[in-house]
This record gives sequence, C-alpha cells and structure tokens, in this order.
Amino acid sequence: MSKTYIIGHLKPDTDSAVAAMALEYLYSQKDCFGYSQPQAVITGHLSPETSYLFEKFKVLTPPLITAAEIGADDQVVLVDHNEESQRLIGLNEAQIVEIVDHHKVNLNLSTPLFLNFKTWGSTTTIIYFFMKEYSVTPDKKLAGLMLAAILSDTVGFKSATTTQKDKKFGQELAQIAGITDINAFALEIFRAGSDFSTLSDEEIVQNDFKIYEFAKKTCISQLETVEQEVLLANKKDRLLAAMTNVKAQLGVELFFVAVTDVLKVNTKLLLDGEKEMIIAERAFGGSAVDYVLDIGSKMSRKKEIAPAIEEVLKND
Ligand SMILES: [Mn+2]
Repeated sequence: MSKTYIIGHLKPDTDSAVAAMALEYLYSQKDCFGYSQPQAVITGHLSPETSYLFEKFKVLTPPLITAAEIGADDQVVLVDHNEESQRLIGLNEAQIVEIVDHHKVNLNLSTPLFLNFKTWGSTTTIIYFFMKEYSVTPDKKLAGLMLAAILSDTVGFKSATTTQKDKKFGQELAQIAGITDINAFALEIFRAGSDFSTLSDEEIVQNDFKIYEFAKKTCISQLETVEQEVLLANKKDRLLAAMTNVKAQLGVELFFVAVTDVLKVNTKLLLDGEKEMIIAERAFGGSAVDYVLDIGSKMSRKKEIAPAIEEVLKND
C-alpha cells in the first residue's frame, strides 16, 4: 500500500517537524482527506531546541527519510517550505500532492496540486486552523508541541511575522496542553535553543540555515539566543572562521549569519567577507565593524532580513 510522506524542510526546525506531526494527526483522524498511510518524517537531525521539546513532551522523533526510501507510488506533502533548494535532496517533484506553508512562493510545478499558503507566523498555525475546521483537537502533548512551534517561529509572538491568529490559537493550544504561563514556556524554549554547547563552531553557523536562489546564491543562517553579547564576545572570531569553511561546503556565493537576541530584540549580522559587508550595509544601513553589522530590532529572516538582501542583489 502506498504511503503519504509529510515532509518539512532541510535542517528541520521546531515548526517544520511539529507541523508534519500535526498534519499526520489530522489526516489520520479524518479519512475524508483520502491520503493513504500519512506519515510525518524529517529530513535531518533535530536542532537542540527541537530535541529538548521532544524529550520534554516525551514524544518520539519522526523518522529520518532519504529520497531513495520514497516509493514510486508514494505521495508527498510538503510543510513549512516550498522552493526546491529547501526540499529533501533528490525528491521527485512529480510526487508532491500538497503544500502547506507560510513562506514566499517559488514554484514552477508541472501538475495541479493542493496549495495552502497563509501569511501567518508559523505553518503549525495553519494546520491548527484546519484542525478546527474539521473539529479535530490535538492531544495534550501535541498541543504543547504545537504551541512551542508557534512560539519558536514567532519568537514568543515578538517577531514581525506574528499575527492575531498566532496569538489566539497559541492561547487555545496552551489551554489544551495545560500550560498556564506562555511567556515562561517561551523563555524555556529560547534557553534550550540557545544551548550550543554540544555543537562545533561549524555546526553552530549552520544550525538553522536557508539557501536562497537570489541573483547570487545566498545562505542566511540564524542563531537565536538569549545571550548574544556573551556569544559574540567569546566566539565571534571562531564563528567567522567557521563561516568561511561552511560557505565553501555549501557552495554559496554569499553567507550571512544573523545572531538574534530574542530577549533584547536585536540582531547582529556576521559577514563572511567584503562582499557581504557591502551588501549588508546597503540593505540595512549603518557601518559594519569587524565583519559585524548591528541591524537593530529586525528579527525575522523571512520578512525583514532575506527580502532586504534580495532587493540589493536585484539592483546590483
Ligand atoms: Mn515555519
């Protein structure tokens, strides 16, 4: 019997892993969707933040998948991404039957498919909206993880991507999960996400990266932390050195690492070289000092950081 794999993006974050699990839950409850054996899977190892949450809620990590394991009759649903550069390597695009996402659309597929895009703060928010439409309530653990995914993607409802829907649904999920203090839970998530102690410098600079097919192939990585100043004081030079190696491994022309302090609401961009420095100064204003540019309160890679860089490259 064929399967329906529900797949998040490369370098899975909490939203992409949890959105896949939540969609599996919904599809399993309601056979009206008609998907055969829905199964959430991940494309790579979980970040420290996501691992912490799975341990906290005592849920099993979805299995890792490679494109070779997907059979010719199986179907694929993408969550939390759409463009090819962020998909599982080797995935046959003809097998994609549905996409649920909240990112900019970059698609040119040859067949019709279900597309569910909304400009809300997380993909999990969209999936909870569908659950409500179909009168499906997540169990307590899943509700806790779904709240975590919304808080993680919206930086505790502080990111520019946050909408009323995220806040309202977040509160409903907190009730189901029995979480009374959402702010304390958000802080707990940020602390777990800031724990880079088990990662090497090269792993840190690619802990959460996205590759963009701008006029120049660009990688923007983001480190969310509750201790930006300490991190930069201790590790800035080592991280800059690691960036040069990782940039070559990823085969990108430009590499930026956004070090975002989620409590101070501030981002400092680490710049791999002169090219990145010139582009960042044009995109955000100000002057870089020792390959670091303070871009103020901008925290959203999707809405504030990537579009500004894309715009400069377009006009280059
Ligand atoms: Mn997301």
